[in-house]
Amino acid sequence: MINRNGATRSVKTETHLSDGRLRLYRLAAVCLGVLCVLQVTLNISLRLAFYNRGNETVERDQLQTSYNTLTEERDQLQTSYKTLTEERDQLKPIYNILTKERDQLQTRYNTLTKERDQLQISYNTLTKERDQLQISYNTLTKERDQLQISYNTLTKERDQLQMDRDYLTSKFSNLKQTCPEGWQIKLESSWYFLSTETKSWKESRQDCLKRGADLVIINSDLEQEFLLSFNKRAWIGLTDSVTEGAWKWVDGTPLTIPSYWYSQQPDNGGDNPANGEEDCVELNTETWLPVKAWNDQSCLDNRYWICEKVV
Ligand SMILES: [Ca+2]
Ligand SMILES: [Ca+2]
Ligand SMILES: [Ca+2]
Repeated sequence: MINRNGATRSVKTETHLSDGRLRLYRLAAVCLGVLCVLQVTLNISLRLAFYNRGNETVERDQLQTSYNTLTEERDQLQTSYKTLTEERDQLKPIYNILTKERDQLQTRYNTLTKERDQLQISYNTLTKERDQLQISYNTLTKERDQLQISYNTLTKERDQLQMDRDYLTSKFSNLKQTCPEGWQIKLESSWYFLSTETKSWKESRQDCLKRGADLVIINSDLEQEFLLSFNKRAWIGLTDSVTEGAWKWVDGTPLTIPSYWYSQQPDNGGDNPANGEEDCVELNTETWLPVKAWNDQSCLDNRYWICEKVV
């Protein structure tokens, strides 16, 4: 029993020692674990610290580099600014000169614009005047051409008249020496005598017969106009005394064309008995205009007379 107790006591003591060691071991293990945790934490912290510190260094270096770059750019910009300022100062006078020149050119441009407008107006006016002158020129050209035609016609007529005049002058000069006093020469180789007194138609014809002639027979416009130039109321050799209305010349030929009766003649005295029978013809140039100047008149009235002698 006692051994047992002693043994028991010994066992109890050994158990008590084992528990202390276990606790010590546990404490050591705990401490070791804590130390490990602390080591890990420290490592992580250091790692983070170093990592952050490395990043800051990189950022600082980058910032330093950027700063340096910006500084260089600023210096370059400063230099450029100075250069540009100098160039601006140099360009300023040139700009002022160019501005003045621009203003002068603007003024000159305005002046030239006004002159151009005035010239345009002048040009338009001149164009109108030119057109009017062209129209006048065309009109004058037509008139000139017509005048040229008229001139040519008149020249031909003048030449023909000169030939006629030369012919008649030649013929007149040949006959002039035998021309009785009071006679005048005219066309168709006839002599004409205009009386200076008045007589009846029958007495007038007798005077012409005494002169170796007869009362005038009018054969043409030219002869009619020539006789009218005497400007006398004078008998001519035309009568209807044989048969009323049958007009005959003194050589017996009937009246044909041409005839030069005045308006409403012959009227054989009309309805006025005081006029009597009108059977003889006069040229009446005192009251009526040529060339229609024939009037039948009473043969007993006194008139000048015209004799014609055909050579
Ligand atoms: Ca005649
Ligand atoms: Ca009659
Ligand atoms: Ca009459």
